[in-house]
Amino acid sequence: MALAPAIPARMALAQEKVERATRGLPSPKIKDVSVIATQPGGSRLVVVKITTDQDGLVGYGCATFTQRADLVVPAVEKYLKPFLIGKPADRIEDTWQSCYDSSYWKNGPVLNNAISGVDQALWDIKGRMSGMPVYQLLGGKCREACACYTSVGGNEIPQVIESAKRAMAQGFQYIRLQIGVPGMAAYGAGGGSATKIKALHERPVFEPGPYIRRAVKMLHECRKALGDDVELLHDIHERVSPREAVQMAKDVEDVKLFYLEDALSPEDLPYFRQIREQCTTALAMGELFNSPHEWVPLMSERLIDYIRIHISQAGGLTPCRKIAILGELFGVKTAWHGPGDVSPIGHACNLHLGLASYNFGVTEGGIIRGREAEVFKGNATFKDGYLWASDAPGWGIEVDEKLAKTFPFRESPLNGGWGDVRRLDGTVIKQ
Ligand code: GCO
Ligand code: MG
Repeated sequence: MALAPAIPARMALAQEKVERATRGLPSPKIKDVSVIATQPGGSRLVVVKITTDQDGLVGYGCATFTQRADLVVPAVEKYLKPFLIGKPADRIEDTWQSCYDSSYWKNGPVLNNAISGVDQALWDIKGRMSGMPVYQLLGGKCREACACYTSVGGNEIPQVIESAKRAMAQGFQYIRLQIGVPGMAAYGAGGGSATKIKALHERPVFEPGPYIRRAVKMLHECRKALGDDVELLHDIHERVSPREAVQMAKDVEDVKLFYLEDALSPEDLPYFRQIREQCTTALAMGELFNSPHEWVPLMSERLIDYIRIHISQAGGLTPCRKIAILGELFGVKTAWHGPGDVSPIGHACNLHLGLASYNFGVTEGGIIRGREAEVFKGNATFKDGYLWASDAPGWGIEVDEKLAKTFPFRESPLNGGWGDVRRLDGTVIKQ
């Protein structure tokens, strides 16, 4: 039975206003394009707001590129805003194509995020104009709700097993398992440890060998301890060499992972063929993708099982709904990237597209809590391992802009950018 969350009173009122305004009137025009840059929780979030010339008709879109958040703001305000003012707010495809082409050079993360903010805001507006949630505009639900995974990690295997058991008790049927090596920097394994590793430098250390051996052991032990009824995932985060990735995918074949993520970096895509030829481990890839040159060959040659694009990095819902359909035709399922550095609007976009795509695989995160949930109201609800979308029009989310302003980006030495991680001898690695 579908849960049908009631449309909140404030949204019903807004909807009535919009309906009155749009009845019999010509297409709404874009009156203003502004940016909400806020950090109510852990991550710097960038959200674009489009205001139309029709009373109360506005929309929001995710433009979050957290490591370079300050650069997305002028990309929207200085370039897209003057390009868009006065244009119709109801021509999403046309607007996307013209924004995409307006910089001549394209397919980079800053410009794609800026376009995504505009694109998702226009989908929100279209939903609000029609009184429908976005998943309805995409054809309607293929499923009642979307299963989501949670990530657990630690430096020791028993710790990972215990955290996974706790997540299972909360209803998660999909769990990503991460492990670190004491004294080394790890992806997704939580805080460091007191162990000090001797290296030829003072930066965080990562060595692929110890990580790989520990991760392979951890995944086998977790499968044994957690049983066969739970789906297990792991993210290599492109930290090992192509040959090591091929080996690791083979070594975990027996664990029957739901998928192994980012075994390779985008620079090493041709090695996916070698992994495919040597084992059946399911492969997920794509959170770093920005360009069709990356996803089209990989998907059409059936070299991966799950496409994991960060929707705003690819330019928004408009390109990603096409990517979802491309995947359906080539047997690739969706697992849109949904970490903490996707705004609640972006998470709503992941969910609505997941609901309406036949080839949905799994969704990441999307449970909005704490101060983020105070700023962004109307988020999905989590129950028994599933995310249930709000049925309110558009994304179903209202932004408390006044409150958002009280959470400006917090000072940090690199402005939200990442530092470097190095091997024992000082060689920098991809992280
Ligand atoms: C994931 C990702 C993220 C990224 C993060 C970078 O699979 O969830 O790898 O956690 O590291 O989004 O900012
Ligand atoms: Mg990842």
